[in-house]
Amino acid sequence: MHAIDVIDSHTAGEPTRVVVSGFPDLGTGSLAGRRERFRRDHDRWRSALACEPRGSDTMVGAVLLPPEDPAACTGVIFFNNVGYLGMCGHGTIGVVRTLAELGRIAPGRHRIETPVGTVGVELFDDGRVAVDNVESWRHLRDVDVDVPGYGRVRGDVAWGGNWFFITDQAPCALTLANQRELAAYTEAIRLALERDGITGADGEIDHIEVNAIAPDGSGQPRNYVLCPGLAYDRSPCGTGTSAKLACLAADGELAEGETWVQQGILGSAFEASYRRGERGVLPRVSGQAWITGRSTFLVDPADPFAWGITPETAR
Ligand code: PYC
Repeated sequence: MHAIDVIDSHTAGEPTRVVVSGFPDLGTGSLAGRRERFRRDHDRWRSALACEPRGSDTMVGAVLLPPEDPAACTGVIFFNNVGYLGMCGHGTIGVVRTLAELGRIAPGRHRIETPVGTVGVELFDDGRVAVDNVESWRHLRDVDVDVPGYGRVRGDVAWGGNWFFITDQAPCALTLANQRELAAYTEAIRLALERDGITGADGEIDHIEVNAIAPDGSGQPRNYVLCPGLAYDRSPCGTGTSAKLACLAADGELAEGETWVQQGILGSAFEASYRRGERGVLPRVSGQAWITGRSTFLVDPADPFAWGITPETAR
């Protein structure tokens, strides 16, 4: 039996599972290199933690690793039920909250290494966390894609630590009750982008973000974000909010330092702002995470689904 200790939290509704112990040694080197080693040699640990029966399509896992830069408080690799993420905004907020729970950090500023760069974080006394995300920028503006069943959809392609297609064309109100319709729409967009070979600068667009004004009378912007593996982000998506800031800045619709309150599909919100970067913007995204549990998972080699339910383990 393998035993894996984790701490679960949610950030604005989106879960993060931080692995505390019981994980294989991923060696040394860059976080990007260690993520490749994780993918190549230890992928079943990802499915054991993020897939059913222990996880779900919305679970984001986070493995804490020694950083290369001693000034960083930790390194982290994020993963989900289908693969690996570059950065994860809600997940970083969950990691910071978890490190505080473990007594490994105190309120103040810290640095965290990820496979796509080092991010700054600030833990406040009231438990709120700000993430100074990697530089975010718009790659393509006003891309038209013909989406079967929906017609022409126009959007921007932007980087916020993951690749996003961002559109203001919503097929219905952005409410949880319309989740299935929004999932079908965003998945149809993703497939159409794939069909047409439209990608980010260095990788596939695996997040689709629909924006509209929240139907709750607040006048705030709300998004629906489709993540890899067909899950939707319960939070406003930290990397998606960063990509959106990059587009707003490029269009001159949000000034440097101005606050942008971004709701997600549950109506929970992140606050965001940016400073100008060399290529795009340096986003700061703030939110709060809540600890939901501490668990020891057991992996019994005799269990046919010990390493998670996946196309490989199902008959
Ligand atoms: O908050 O960046 C984010 C995120 C990415 C996927 C799920 N959440």
